[in-house]
Amino acid sequence: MQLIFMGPPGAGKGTQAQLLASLWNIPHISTGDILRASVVAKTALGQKAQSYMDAGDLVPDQLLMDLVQERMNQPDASAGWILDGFPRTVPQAAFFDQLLCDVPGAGPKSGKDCALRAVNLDVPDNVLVTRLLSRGRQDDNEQTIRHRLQVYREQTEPLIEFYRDRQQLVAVDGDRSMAEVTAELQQALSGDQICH
Ligand code: B4P
Repeated sequence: MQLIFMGPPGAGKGTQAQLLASLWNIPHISTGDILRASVVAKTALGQKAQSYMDAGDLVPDQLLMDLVQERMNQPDASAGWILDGFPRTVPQAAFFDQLLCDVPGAGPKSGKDCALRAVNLDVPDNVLVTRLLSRGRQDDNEQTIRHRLQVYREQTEPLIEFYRDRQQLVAVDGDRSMAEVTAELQQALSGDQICH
């Protein structure tokens, strides 16, 4: 199973990705979690990323590409994964395409039976703002949330068409209870083969 989870900030990417990865026993790879851990550990990556995250901006593509390349080369990534929060820009998506071809075992085999799926969780802005304000993470104040939504519309939303064109998009209404969203995702993805 090779899944990308997309959607605006607060759509429930992290919530659903964590749940399904544990159900299917595959790694949940969240670029947001990795970046936050790097900030806490004060690594070189964390020091470079912090100001972007605090401002609600995307961290520069090259830092994310290096991070994802390193993670995809780890042995547990060969049996499938859920990638949560990456790609978030068209250059990241193009890079990831190439990476999947280059990393032995990580890429989708050719053929429609065993392919990458890009899940988009759609949720209206007013619901997103309410959810994020009640989560209360460091970057969850109203001004930063509004900026993150704008950045999402400009830089990440075009990926919906990118994956729709490739017939890899799975669109799900995320404005329902967590259990309902999980159930729909399980149903929508149940026909997919496990990639090895
Ligand atoms: P992320 O960590 O990816 O965070 P997010 O988009 O804010 O959250 P997510 O959609 O996962 O929401 P969650 O499930 O937690 O990114 C943080 C920052 O890292 C970015 O702003 C950026 O700076 C940087 N970054 C990460 N990846 C990057 C990349 N590829 N390129 C550049 N920069 C990158 O849910 C939110 C809340 O809603 C939770 O409290 C949850 O309990 C609640 N919730 C979830 N589903 C719900 C439901 N169905 N009903 C009610 N509440 C629900």
